[in-house]
Amino acid sequence: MNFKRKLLIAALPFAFCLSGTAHALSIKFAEVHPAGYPPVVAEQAMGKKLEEQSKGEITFKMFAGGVLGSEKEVVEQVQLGAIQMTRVSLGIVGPVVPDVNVFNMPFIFRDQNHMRAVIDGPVGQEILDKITNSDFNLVALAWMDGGTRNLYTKTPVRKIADLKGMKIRVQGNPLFVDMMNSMGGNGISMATGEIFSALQTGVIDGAENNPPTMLEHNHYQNAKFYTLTGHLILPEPVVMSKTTWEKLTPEQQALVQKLAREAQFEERKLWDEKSASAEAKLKADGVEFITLSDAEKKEFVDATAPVRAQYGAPYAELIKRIEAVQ
Ligand code: BDP
Repeated sequence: MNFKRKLLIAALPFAFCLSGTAHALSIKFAEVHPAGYPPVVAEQAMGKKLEEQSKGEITFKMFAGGVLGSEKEVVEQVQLGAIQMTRVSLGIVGPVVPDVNVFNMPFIFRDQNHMRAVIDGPVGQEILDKITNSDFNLVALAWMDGGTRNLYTKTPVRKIADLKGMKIRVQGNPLFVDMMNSMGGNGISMATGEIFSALQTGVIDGAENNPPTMLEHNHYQNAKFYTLTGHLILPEPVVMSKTTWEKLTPEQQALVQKLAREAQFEERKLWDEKSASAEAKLKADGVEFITLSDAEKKEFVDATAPVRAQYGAPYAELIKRIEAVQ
């Protein structure tokens, strides 16, 4: 065999492989929640459909349980294109894309159904577009439901005065620190993964979240009182790195967009089931659910009015449109 021919044969498998993978793309999806958690399940189903419907051009791998870092770290990695996709609480996006903070304001939504009606409609799309059109190299595709956030503490909060001076963990967004301080607590921001030990060692007196997170991240083990303030109802965008998005063909982009939107509605069903079962489990494990009267709840709403006034000032029109959604 002459030298040229040898070379050709050696190069063949490589050339073959190259043409076969011309549009191939692997997606690493980062999740702070553990396997089995509603968005994780919906995102995995999305990934499976993506692999099938892209005929293997796109591969998908879920990294659940925070193994790729905290949400803030992951967002940075997605901005760089080192991680291709994630779902992140809107709370974490606020400091990066301030326009989204309208949804992060306490008591902006009347209840979870109101939030769902808003995210399913034009305002929801506008907020996704704000993320996409910002300079932060992200494409926002769909919303996951993150339920309603309430307070959980080591000693009971039966009325707003009980919260006075308590150190309460909030997500890393100044809006939430201001919110907690306006309620009389002492807002301390830290990553999700640090909450468990901070509660255990007494670095904090409590935190605030929905029942599935309180259960699945084991926070209930060191905080047995759950006060139904309903102060935040945060939807959670699914985002892709713009660097990755731009590598996709228009057909692949349309497919990713369509499947992400499907996941939005699939997750919602899983969310409702999980919320109900988490509540039951928390109660069975000795967590006391504290219901507030309308007057007691109004105290939380009134206390946080300055936060809405401050952060909502540039968005008066948008807030009116949110309020008008039935
Ligand atoms: C959960 C969100 C998750 C946040 C977490 C938190 O689903 O994305 O990381 O709250 O407060 O409800 O850190």
